[in-house]
Amino acid sequence: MNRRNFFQSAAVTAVATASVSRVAMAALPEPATMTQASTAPPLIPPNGRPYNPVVTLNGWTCPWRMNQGVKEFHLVAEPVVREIAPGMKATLWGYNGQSPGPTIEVVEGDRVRIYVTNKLPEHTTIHWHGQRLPNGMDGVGGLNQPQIPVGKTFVYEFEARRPGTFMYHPHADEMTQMAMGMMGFWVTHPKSKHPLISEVQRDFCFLLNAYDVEPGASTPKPNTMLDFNIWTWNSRAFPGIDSLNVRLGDKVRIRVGNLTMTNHPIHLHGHEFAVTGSDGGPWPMAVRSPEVTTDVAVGQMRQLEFLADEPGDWAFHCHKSHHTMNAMGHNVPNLIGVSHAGLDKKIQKLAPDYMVMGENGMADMGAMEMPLPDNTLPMMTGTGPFGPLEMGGMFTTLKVRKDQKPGDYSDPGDYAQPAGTQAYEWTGQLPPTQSHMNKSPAPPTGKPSLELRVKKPNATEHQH
Ligand SMILES: [Cu+2]
Repeated sequence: MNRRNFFQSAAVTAVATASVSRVAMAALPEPATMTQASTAPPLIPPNGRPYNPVVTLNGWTCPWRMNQGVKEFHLVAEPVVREIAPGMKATLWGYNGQSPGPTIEVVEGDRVRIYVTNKLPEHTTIHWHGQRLPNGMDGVGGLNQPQIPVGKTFVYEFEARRPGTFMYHPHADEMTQMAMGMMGFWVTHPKSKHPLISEVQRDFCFLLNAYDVEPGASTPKPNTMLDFNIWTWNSRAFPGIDSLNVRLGDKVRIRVGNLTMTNHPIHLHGHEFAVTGSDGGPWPMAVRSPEVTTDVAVGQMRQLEFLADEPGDWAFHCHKSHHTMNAMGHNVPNLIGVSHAGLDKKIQKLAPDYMVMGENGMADMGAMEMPLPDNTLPMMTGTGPFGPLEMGGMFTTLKVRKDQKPGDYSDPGDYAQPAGTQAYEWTGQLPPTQSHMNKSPAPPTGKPSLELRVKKPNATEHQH
């Protein structure tokens, strides 16, 4: 018995037991599986209504089977190993070999049938976030349906009634299953020209997610409520997040959904974008305004659109600075300005790997090679053409190039800045420092003034 036959007979047995749809008694589509965490090229629709496909950042689109006019997908909920970034793999739960699961792309008006096979160690369901559908297809375990038992396959079927940006995730033991990485993107393309949905040359999508993985471990702690330490886009952390590579002059759409437990102000450098829609649908023109940062709250989705008309490598990141870092020990004391002279030598007698951090800020962290536990990412990492980037987590770049071919999503490498367009060092004379402090009134007598010690690089200590 080959793998295909084996899977079909096993799955058919499960469906016969769960019996949701008569049509489901026919053999199931073979589930597609992805083994890599790289960005797959867009899936050009081989049948059905045509559309301009999306590109899932460090992800892929689920292939479907057309069965008598119905688009059939097969999702398998299962434990997976996901590379968060080179040097760190996490044991997560996901769909079809990865976390997040594959993106589902359909067209407004499509009849969609999704087989969901549960290979997790506990029951699950799938909720189709944002969709108009019959109540019994909404996927809330206990409310809309019994949970899908271990080893069984259930069938969801509905019409994709409105075009837009959606996601899917379990609604069964939700805290654990989402903390373990179970989620996926869903895009319903408009069936014809839509007055509020513009045609774009590049259409990217990803989900914001977060994990709490103890340094050196690989399985997230599902009971963590707020104190996550790995901030990811599609379960990838910088420098593991692929760049968004576009051609100069492209209209670009980026679709973002937030399944973490906090909000993320998503910020793009070098361009202004408009928020053109959410999981509620396309936004009226009257509420759109130019922005460079937009907050994506928990459970929300946003579509950002802009004209990529500035060549370069532009940072694109969450603006919460602790979300552009990887795992660090918590409770690191603030040592900025504290002299450590001789201290590290003394502590190294007790703990040989001890290094002093933070005396002059944390930038040293980007370049230092401190011994890390296995399977742990440095807190600040990544290297650009001009040195360490000192980033992690929810950070990547938008690469705008005039010679990027239409339909080419490959990384064009570092931007070659035209001569004379980079910030440069001032090597002339510096003006003498004017002190305004001298003119301030003397402190009231009897109370000593607060005395602070200020340390400047390349200077002796001053007392003020
Ligand atoms: Cu954030």
